[in-house]
Amino acid sequence: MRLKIRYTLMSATAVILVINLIIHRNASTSTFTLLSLLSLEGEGEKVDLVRNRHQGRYHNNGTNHRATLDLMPKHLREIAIGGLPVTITAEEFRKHPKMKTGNPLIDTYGENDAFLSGERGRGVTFVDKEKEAAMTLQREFNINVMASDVIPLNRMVPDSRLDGCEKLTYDHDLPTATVVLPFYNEWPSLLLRTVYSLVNRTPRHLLWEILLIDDCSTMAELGKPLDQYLQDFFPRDLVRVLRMPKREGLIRARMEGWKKSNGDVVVFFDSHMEVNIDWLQPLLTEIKKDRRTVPMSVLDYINQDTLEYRFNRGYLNRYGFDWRLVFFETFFRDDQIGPTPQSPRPGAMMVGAAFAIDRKYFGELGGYDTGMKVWGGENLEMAWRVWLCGGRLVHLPCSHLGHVARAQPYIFPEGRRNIEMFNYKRAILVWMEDQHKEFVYNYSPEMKGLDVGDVSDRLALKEKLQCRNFTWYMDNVWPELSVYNQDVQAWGSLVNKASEKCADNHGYLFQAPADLYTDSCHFLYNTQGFSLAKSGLLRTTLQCVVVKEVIIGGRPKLEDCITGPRDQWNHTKEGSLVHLSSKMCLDEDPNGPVMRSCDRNRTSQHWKFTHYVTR
Ligand SMILES: [Mn+2]
Repeated sequence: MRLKIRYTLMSATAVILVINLIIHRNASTSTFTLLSLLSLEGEGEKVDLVRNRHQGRYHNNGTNHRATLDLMPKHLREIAIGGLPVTITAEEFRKHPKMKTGNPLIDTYGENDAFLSGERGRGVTFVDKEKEAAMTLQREFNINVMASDVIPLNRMVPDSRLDGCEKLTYDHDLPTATVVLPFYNEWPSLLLRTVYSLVNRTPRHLLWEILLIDDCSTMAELGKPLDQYLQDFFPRDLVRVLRMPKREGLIRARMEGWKKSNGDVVVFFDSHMEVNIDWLQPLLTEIKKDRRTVPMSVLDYINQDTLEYRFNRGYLNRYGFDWRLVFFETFFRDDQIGPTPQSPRPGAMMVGAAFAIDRKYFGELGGYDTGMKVWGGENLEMAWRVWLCGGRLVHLPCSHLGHVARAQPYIFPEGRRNIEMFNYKRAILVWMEDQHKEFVYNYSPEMKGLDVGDVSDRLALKEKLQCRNFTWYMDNVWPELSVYNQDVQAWGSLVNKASEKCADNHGYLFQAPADLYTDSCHFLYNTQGFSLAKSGLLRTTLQCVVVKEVIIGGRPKLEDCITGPRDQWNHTKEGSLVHLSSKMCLDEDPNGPVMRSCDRNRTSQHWKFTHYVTR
């Protein structure tokens, strides 16, 4: 059965996101995803309504809602070589692509009944009493774990890749990969579905091993029962668990996995993912061409409420950040699209997981900064370091990974915000020049005095690797983000003389045209930071002020500076801002900024920046 609720749900999400952008424009820890807005179009509703979750052939855990690791359905367990454990080794598994393992979830992959709950990437939703039980668990785990328990561990997912990817062929001879997958109290069936998807959808000869790094989970199922399950149902040494002796956080857990890995390449994973078709080969192909390339996959969204595998055909996410160090999704510029749409595209920023890196190169680059805590900020730091120290970060349109979009079940003992501040500060102390740091401190003044320990070894690394400076990164990799005081005539906040209000972008992060506002001045650059470039562009954090409707009374807009119109402005001695091509002036009325015929006597046409450079 299918439910037709998607459009309502997604509209609600879009509205909430927009409201979030408006109301919580000062929220520093939010991640803004453009896909939530785009999901209004898509592949159509795909949710199975489950009335009795025990009727499915693949239900995982009997009557107990806390999943045990008795995840193999009984009748399949009996088929599995007479109840004996899988005995082939990882080496045999890699050498013989057709060899049976004895585990039906591997040996019969692709042959599941298409109508099993949640098969083919469909979602699952419960009714009646089960719905209540599912919601109770979901409140605890931030995800519908009961849905996860009824969905086949080896389900197929729809091919979400860009059109044309299916025609590409890859060398047989590629570097091998170790998947490093840290987890903390991950729901067992989510963790195992991640593993099954890797085993079933990765060419065997390329998958050297999967290292699960247990960061001191407290769920009993993730202890001995997990070891036993992996030993019984996977080729020997293909999937291993490393246990951290104490809670170290994601960053140090990843480092531990890297140290213990044996593949040519390390791929960092999350514990609630499902890989798509031929996900690994595009990444390895780029590393084979140049070991200093750090390729990233495209993330698809597994819905946390239903576990539906969602994607937008043709949509590719590019990541960026602003001076708050808020991470967001954005578009590629036309000049970043390679010779074919499937070619790698340069990346400015990365997510924590879903990237591959040559194992030795990762070491040469200095791994992660293990002075950072738990997680957060390591993705910024790694992206900067890769670019600044001779590497290259790319997005691969043909490598897709499904990821459950929810907060990590990680606990931040000192509070999430404090951990972020700590990690961000370590990153900016090493990489940013003073002028850039000031923009970060402008939004997070508490970061300025924060003691984050010694970063001298990271600075020594920067020296040793002869890394470029941050200005190079801003000029070449992330020119979308305004360095307010660089190559400008004036910068800071832009105050209207009549109303004494400041021009404001309402924290807008995307490239599509948006409105320009005026608000009470708070002088924080994040929303009230503007500059008049020497080139005449009137810029705010991520956009330029442009005039789209060239009429008296038209409202000026914000639009991407790089590929959008490059309107020029002249700032007169009297304080007018003259839009050069239309000869109109920026004015303000009760509804906000507006374009009018220039009148030097109207004080509402007089604007003043807080800093002037050339006059
Ligand atoms: Mn995650």
